[in-house]
Amino acid sequence: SIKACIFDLDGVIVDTAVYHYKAWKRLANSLGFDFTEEQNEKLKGVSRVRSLELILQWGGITKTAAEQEVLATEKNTWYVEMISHMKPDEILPGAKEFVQACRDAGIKTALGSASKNSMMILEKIGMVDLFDAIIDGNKVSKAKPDPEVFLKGAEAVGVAPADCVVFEDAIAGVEAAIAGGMKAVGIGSPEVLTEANLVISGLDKMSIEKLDEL
Ligand code: B16
Ligand code: MG
Repeated sequence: SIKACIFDLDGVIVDTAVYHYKAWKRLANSLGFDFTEEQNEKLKGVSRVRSLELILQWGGITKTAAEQEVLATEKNTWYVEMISHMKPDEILPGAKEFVQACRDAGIKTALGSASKNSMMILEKIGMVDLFDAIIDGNKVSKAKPDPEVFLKGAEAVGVAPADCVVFEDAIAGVEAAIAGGMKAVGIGSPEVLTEANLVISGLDKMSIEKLDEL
């Protein structure tokens, strides 16, 4: 039976993709090209450095490693300014309730996010204390679909991977969960998240009972 639930942040607990989009678009425009919402979709769950590489590629621009670091920092400064205004009402429907329900049922909870800004977001929305472990972009060296972030989460709460379920909105995140020997619940559409054991539209559709059916 399931002993731990591991949650991705962006796309599962909150929708920070809109802020990432605005900041990346501003950066692309400053470099003289545009950045679309379709392109932004492809950056979900993708690390900051990799996202920049892809954006520069789409814009047909080459930058040195040092220049890329400056650009990534610039984007992050704009992004952090936006998320510094986040409020608890930006928590996605049912997310806080389901994480709390897990705790009430004696199931461990962990965060497994690529974002180096995870802690700030959790503080702004008032959910820091709902997680037994928080594994974010500062604690991992290998990006999803590598299972590192989720394996560290499982280890931190002392639960075997086979007894963990991961909640993810990105294809790479679902792949990471499966690669780590865990169950995966996709948040989004079944046509996209084909490898997930179950796909739901949001955590408002999840329940402790459904965990037993995975
Ligand atoms: P940061 P997740 C991911 O969060 C986002 O989906 C992705 O768009 C972002 O580039 C990445 O975090 C890194 O974020 O720049 O804040 O470190 O879905 O893994 O919670
Ligand atoms: Mg995500």
